[in-house]
Amino acid sequence: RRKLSFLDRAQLAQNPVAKRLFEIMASKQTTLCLAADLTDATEILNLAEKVGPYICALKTHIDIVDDFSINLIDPLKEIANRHNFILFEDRKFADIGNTVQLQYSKGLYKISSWASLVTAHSVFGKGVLDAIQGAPGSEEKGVFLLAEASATGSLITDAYTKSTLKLTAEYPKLIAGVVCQNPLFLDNPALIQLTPGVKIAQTSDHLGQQYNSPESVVTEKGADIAVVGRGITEATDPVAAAKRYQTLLWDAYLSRINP
Ligand code: UP6
Repeated sequence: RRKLSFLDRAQLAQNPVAKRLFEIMASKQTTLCLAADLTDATEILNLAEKVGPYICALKTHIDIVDDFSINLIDPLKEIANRHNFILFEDRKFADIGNTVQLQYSKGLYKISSWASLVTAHSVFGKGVLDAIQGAPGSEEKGVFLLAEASATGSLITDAYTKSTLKLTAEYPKLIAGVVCQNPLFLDNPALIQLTPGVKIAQTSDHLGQQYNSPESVVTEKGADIAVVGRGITEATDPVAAAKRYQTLLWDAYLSRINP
């Protein structure tokens, strides 16, 4: 996985969204996923419009939006289509399958109707993945399973991480990749490693988040896609910051595949 180009890996991907993501990454030359953790709907749209050219995916926590209404979704989809990036809801599903299926497709957010990608915990086992797979709605969907966390004192053990990777292997068509902090599956180029906790010149926040630099997550930690939130949203110039992360990450990817 370390040495193969994203275009080569697009041919190997078994999940359709992972394939599309690899193609977007290659054509836009970006491995940056923006964590648009803003609580105002208009601010999310404005940010998506401005940084759209520099990202491959926009990750939301849709339940933090104070003024959420389903009317946010169409403009967000339109921006995503126009700038060619993927909508990704970081719901971190963790419950029995029936509940997950309802959370995925019903309620205020109707996640399955707009998010091509979602995250899930593996702690409840297969039911979560069966539920997402079996839910009506979007034809193209992909799941990122959480195998490690960026938080200090996370209770995830090595055994849990290993079992999560095993579960991944049982759903090759559904799983787009894995959320983790280390190069856990270098033997599987079909899957995408998504790594959050990325920031230039800061190593933590005051609530347990741990950061690595864009260069080190790609060259040392094995990240394919890096998730950046406050490094962009709290920058004085978010567009300049997004461009900077895009360049640093892309250069690190190039030096990884072609040292
Ligand atoms: N995230 C992590 N760590 C994980 C999994 N997910 O930080 O292990 C998510 C957070 C947030 C984003 O929920 O949306 O990635 C990181 O934001 P930040 O760059 O502002 O810290």
